[in-house]
Amino acid sequence: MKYASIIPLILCCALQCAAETAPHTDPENKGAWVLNKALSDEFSGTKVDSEKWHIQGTDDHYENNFKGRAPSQFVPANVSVSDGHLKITTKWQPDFGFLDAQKDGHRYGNITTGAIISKTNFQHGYMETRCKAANGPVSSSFWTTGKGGELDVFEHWGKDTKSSESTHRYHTSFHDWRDNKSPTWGKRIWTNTHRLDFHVGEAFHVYGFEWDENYIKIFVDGGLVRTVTREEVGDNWVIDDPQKVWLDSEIFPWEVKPASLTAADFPGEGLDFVVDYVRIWQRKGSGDPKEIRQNLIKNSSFESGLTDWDDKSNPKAPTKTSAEDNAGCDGAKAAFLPQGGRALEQKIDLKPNTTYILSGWLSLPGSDGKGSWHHASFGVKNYGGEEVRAKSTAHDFTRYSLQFTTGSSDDSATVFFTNDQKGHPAFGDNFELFEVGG
Ligand SMILES: [Ca+2]
Ligand SMILES: [Ca+2]
Repeated sequence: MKYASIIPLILCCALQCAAETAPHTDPENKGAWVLNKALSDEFSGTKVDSEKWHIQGTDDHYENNFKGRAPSQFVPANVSVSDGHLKITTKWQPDFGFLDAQKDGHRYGNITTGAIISKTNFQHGYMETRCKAANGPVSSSFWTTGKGGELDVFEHWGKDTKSSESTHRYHTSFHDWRDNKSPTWGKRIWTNTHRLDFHVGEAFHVYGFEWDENYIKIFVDGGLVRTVTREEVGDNWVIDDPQKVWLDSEIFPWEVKPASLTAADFPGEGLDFVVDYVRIWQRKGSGDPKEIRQNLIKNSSFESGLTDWDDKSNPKAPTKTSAEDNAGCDGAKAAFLPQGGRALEQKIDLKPNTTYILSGWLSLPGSDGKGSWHHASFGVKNYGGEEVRAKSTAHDFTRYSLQFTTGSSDDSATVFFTNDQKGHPAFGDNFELFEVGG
């Protein structure tokens, strides 16, 4: 072999090794992270590493007795490694010999998919994957399970069905598996909902999750989406025990009616959830949840009344938009929009061609917390892209966030909070706008 052909190989290895020595969110490795090699995988071979992963259904063994979310069934042949990627393929295969069984009221049939679960577990650390969700009506998920609790880092959904927001949602949650007599057994008991400014099935992105004993941090493409302390989560904090790592695809009946699916939804050789790598890092001791970032919104918690906000309400309306005492989830005051058609706005100076995350807390005291019949939203417009919103139907104060990228010649944006329903009040509090990586 000539030197000329060796040099690119060495360079390639050096770049690859550098990428593996530090998390995407901490390129200088200030956190003194150490890669857990037993749980990390670049998927660079020609098959799934059976030392690291169990493929669900291998030798008829299903970890946690989970055979797939019916109608889709986990099948080992649907999991492969090639071109440096793990592929979990969901196929329309009506002739497959499905299990003669039901799950949650649906029979297995027509759709095969796959799952892998790590053979070892870990306790506390930083998890990262670079991946592209399956671009169709199926989930692409990165999650963990351990004694008492489940963490869903994300459950991406690759096709708009009931909600046009589904393909842009970065949904992180805890499920309670502590006590099978508890009313919250198996249910989501803590959730973070973030709206991405891209379709999860169209390109690769890097998703990160830091699991500290005292806090969690959620990341996308190196940017911090949210830090949440154990204290804030309270009794709903369920991830204390060692966790195993899962990657899988499922049919979510709350996103799509299983009976409505046809061969046309799974064209060609099927839909691939493509994973470039999974890396798990650990370190000694606990980290610091503190953030030193500047919130770009003025009077963001309404403790100075409506100062710095433009009231867009009809001046002749009998009830007034206000900052109410003893109403806030952060400090004493919250913005109060007594009925639909009211809005507050703030114009903010920003940098062009830069990504920002906007978050806020909304409460709709007239809502049952379930229906969509009463909603309020906050969002951003006039930044060089389409107006985007985070919409809430939550009774109690609930946090939402969204991200957006300013246009190449746009140096400001308008943040708004609006009540979209006649006759019902809405509260908003603690709006924050951060530059990603700033
Ligand atoms: Ca790879
Ligand atoms: Ca407040």
